[in-house]
This record gives sequence, structure tokens and C-alpha cells, in this order.
Amino acid sequence: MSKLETTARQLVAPKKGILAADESTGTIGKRFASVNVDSTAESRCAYRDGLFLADGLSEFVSGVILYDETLRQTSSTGQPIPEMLAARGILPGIKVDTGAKELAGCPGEKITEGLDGLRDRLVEYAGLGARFAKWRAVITIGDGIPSETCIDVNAHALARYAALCVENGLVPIVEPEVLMDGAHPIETCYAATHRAQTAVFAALVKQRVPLEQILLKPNMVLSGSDCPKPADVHEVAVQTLRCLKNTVPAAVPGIVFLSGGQSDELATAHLNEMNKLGDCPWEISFSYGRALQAPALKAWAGQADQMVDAQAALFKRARLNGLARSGDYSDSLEAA
Ligand code: 5MM
Repeated sequence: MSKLETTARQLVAPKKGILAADESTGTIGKRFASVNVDSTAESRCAYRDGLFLADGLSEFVSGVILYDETLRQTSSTGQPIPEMLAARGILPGIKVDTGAKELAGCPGEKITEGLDGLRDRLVEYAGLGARFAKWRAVITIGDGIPSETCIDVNAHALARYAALCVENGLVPIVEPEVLMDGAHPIETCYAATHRAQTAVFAALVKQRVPLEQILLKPNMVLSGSDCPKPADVHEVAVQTLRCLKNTVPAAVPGIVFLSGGQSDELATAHLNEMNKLGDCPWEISFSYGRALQAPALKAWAGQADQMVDAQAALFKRARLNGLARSGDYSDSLEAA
């Protein structure tokens, strides 16, 4: 097995998933503001380093996606953060896109930037200890959108990124995110997700990306967040797996879902239901940001002496998602 396939498979090992802690400076600023914490390089490091040092985290977390700033920061242990993670059995990863910007000619739609100079940045990131990378494309559902243009240009960029990662020894996590904003029914999300994933795999194959060496980070197929009659957990699991089976080749080692604004408990319940349904050619796992961090951020609220509670809150969500990897989660465990 190639080195990258081994790493990709390590990231989706049984019971484990990925912690997405790669919020850009603007996004983490909003998250901190929600708990009245000033966002500075020091406070961001204290929060993230504190979470990564949670006891036993590596039992359920295989890798962490870092932001450029964090990859260069020093842990309270005195080690560079990527070295500290690796020493604790957690693979360090890095977000390498530079954000989603307005797509010219397509009002209301976005294209993710960051390809210029990417080869050089990947060489540097690998030197700093990163073992995998992430690039997120954003697809919006609305009146007459997503357009073919938006789907195609984002798929092309994702494939260019993935090919460069493979060339430079990092496992690419390919993230086409269909946003859940809107009042649309689940069928609309299914159609947009099907189109996005079909285009992404066509582009990956065309650009000669070995599919054994990547992970897909998709949205789940959900009703819009303002849909008056949202689909239930079972229906979400059925439609999400149906969509994946129609679009994702079996060579891909794993699917690591984003949570996309779902509540932490619902994101776990959906993952659990998919693993209960089973019968998939890929591992079905998680790469959650908000659904892992939300209770921890609230518990911490900028207070150093509350970091122990934040670590416990993160560990709890990681453990419950770890159980959902084998369909062994139930909501009665939330109270425990
Ligand atoms: C953690 O948030 C990531 C970075 O977002 P920005 O670049 O917009 O700041 C984001 O890409 C994240 O990794 C995924 O969306 C998954 O996070 P959620 O919260 O949706 O599980």
C-alpha cells in the first residue's frame, strides 16, 4: 500500500475521526465573540492547544486540521503544535485554501481560491509536519443555483489541489460543501450534492488523482435549515448513502462528513444511522468542526481554569462520534 493510502486509512481507522480546527481568523473571531472572548494569536493558541491536549483524545481523534497560524505555534508543552500532536498519536493536517470568494459572472455563488503558489506552500507545510491537507469548495442552493459554472470551476480547483497534494506527499481531503441554508426539501439537496460530487470525481479522474490516496469530506443530504418539514434521521441517512453510492468510486478509503451547522447531537445521530445501515465500500466517519467544538468553546469561554471542562466536553463529543462509527451511539448516552 502506498504511504498516502496508509495515512488516509489511518485517518479513518475504526472508532476514529477528524477534528476540524482550521477556522480562518475571521471565522474563529466570530466563534470567540459568541462567548465574549477577544480573538488574538495568544487566545487562539491557548484554546486550540488546550483542546488538543485533552486526555485520551487520540482514542477517538485520528487527525486535526490546523490553520496556517496554528501549525506554526508552540504548545504549552514547549513543542511545536504539529510535533505535540504527532507525539500524542494524532496526525496534523493543514487547511490550504485561502477562502471562498465571489464567483465572477455568477451572482450569489463562490469559488475557492489558493492555487497560486500552492506547490511551494505544500512543500513548506510537509516540512512543518503536516501529513494531510484540506480544501473546501462552497456550493449554494438558491433560485436557479447552483449553476453548472459554479460546480465545474470548483470541481476543477479541487482536483488541481488534490493532484498537487499527492505530488507533495500529503493526503488531500476533498471538501465540496453544499450549504444547508434555505427552505428547500431534502430532494433539492440530493440533486445539488449529486451534481457536485459527480463533477468532483470526473475532475479528479481527469487530473489523474489516485482515488485510493484521498478522503472525501461531503455534506450530508439534508433538508434546508428553514425547511418547514425536515427529513428525519433515517431519511437523511438513506438519502446520503444513496447519493454517495451513485457518485463515489469504491477506491476512495473513506468519507469524513462535515457537520455544516447541524447541532452536535444531530450530527452524531446521522453518522450513527449511516453506520447502522452499513454495507458501504468506504469507511463512514467524521471531520466535524462546530459539532465537536461547540460545547467545548462554551465551557471554556476564555477562562484558563475552565479548560479542563472544555477538554471533557470535547472528549465526550469525540467519544460519542467514535461510537457512531460503529452504529453504537444512542441519545441516552448524551445524559451520561
Ligand atoms: C472549522 O471550519 C473550517 C474553516 O472554515 P473557514 O475557512 O470558513 O473559516 C471549515 O472548512 C470546516 O472544516 C468544515 O466546514 C467542517 O466544519 P463544520 O463546522 O461544518 O463541521
